[in-house]
Amino acid sequence: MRFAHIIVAASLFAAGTAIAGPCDLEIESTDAMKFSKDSLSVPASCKKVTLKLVHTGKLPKASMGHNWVLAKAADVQGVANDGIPAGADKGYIKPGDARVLAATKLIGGGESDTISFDATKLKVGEAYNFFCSFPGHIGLMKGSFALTK
Ligand SMILES: [Cu+2]
Repeated sequence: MRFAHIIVAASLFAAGTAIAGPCDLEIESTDAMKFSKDSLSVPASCKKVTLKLVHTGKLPKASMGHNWVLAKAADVQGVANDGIPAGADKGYIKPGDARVLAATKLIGGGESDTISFDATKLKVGEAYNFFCSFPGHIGLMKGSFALTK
């Protein structure tokens, strides 16, 4: 299992993905409502994780906005449901939602956002998901996130 993770990481790197270090992540999102990766992981030794979300499309935030939201897999649907009534101004995240472990702002085509978050509260073996909380996007824009030993 651990070996498989290493192979995945190595192949992503070989594909030219801009990974500055093991605790620095980058993921793209598109006008086709897709993330460029289905899974992300960082070593458990990371105290702080930096994530850059890039929107490589051209469509505006109002029609094809994307964000990157991290939560426990079990919490994701609830976070998504509660985010919709929060509206675009709040980035489709309920203010103060403690289930949200990290989130970028909502961005449109040509934009990017980089966040850093505390990884010391994340646990090895816990199933996390990242997703886009723009209404209707979670179906296509969701992936797994894990801490690896
Ligand atoms: Cu989206």
